[in-house]
Amino acid sequence: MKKFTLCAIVALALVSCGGSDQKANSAPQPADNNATPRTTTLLAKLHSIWNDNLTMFGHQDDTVYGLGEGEGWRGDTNRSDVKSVAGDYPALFGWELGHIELGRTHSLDSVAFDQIRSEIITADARGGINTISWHLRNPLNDSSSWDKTHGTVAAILTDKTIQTKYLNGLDILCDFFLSLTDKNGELVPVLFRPFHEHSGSWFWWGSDFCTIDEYTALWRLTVNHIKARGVNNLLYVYSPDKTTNDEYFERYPGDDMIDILGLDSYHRGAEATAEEFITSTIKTLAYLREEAQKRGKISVFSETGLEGLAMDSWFTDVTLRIVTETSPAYVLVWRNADNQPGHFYAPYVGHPSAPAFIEFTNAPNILMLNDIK
Ligand code: BMA
Repeated sequence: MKKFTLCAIVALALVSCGGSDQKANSAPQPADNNATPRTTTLLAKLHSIWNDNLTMFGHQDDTVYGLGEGEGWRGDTNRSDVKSVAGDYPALFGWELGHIELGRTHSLDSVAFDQIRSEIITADARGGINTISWHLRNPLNDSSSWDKTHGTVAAILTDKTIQTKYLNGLDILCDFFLSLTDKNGELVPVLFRPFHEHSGSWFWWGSDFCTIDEYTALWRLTVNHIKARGVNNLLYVYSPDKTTNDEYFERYPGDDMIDILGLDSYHRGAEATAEEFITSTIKTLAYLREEAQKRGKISVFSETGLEGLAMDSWFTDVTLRIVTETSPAYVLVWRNADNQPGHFYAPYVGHPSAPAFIEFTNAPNILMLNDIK
């Protein structure tokens, strides 16, 4: 075991490792007042990691497909590109539930929801943490998440037919959350990160396509419906794309809706743009840490990556620098697509960025699965 020792994780507890400053170290309460005991315990665990300035490594779709030694693989039990390279699984597993709202059997990335369910339960049983994104279709016209129709959010809020269609899809998602049971029959707690990157304008819920009030009302409608359905095993993550600090909270649904302050920010352009990326990301994540401290929340680096890892030292010279400076509770890199050449964010065996990645995972402040068990 590397670095993380959790002194006491107890439901509804004030957690303090060291006991010097009980108040500053108090574990926050979930935004959902009826959160299950396991959900409250998960928040306390995240808070303890965050408070100790440690950062879990996370990877999207880690155990369902990848690139092996450069060749796509899919569906091999227990396989993980991260584990193949670094000897351990990530501490945090990201999953994508887009198209579940259509009643389909497979996600938009062609993974069976039954498999995602069992991977979440397995990751939880191994001591890992799960986070869920949702690239849902546009309920107004059935186009993808990337549809740029103005007024979709307004239609969900005011047009009864569209609202019913949206909520029916949300019900299917709720059924999925309620099907995540551990070996004791308790619900597995997960982080839920809907309507992400809304500060940009590439999804139908993006800032050019709805007003501030409409965006926050969509969150309220969604969270209230989820709670009304008796789903109390979620921690809610807010994750704008790159923004200025002044604009970060512009579309924030409220401290009563959100547990975790995230940032999605990708590095584009490799070496030439590295310093600029590092500086701007540190600025935002440092601000999120301060705000999280004030609000009784936690800050995370909810999505990042350099597509295709064209900079061999990216994990040490870019990511490690950012997270060491700002200590988000986790950093998640995006998926290693088996069927889209060049669309990968974690190294595979033999990739020139593998040595730096191993060095990154061995850094004293970076937590892999075995470090958080
Ligand atoms: C995007 C890309 C897409 C994928 C989507 C949802 O960023 O990786 O290929 O469908 O995420 O996982």
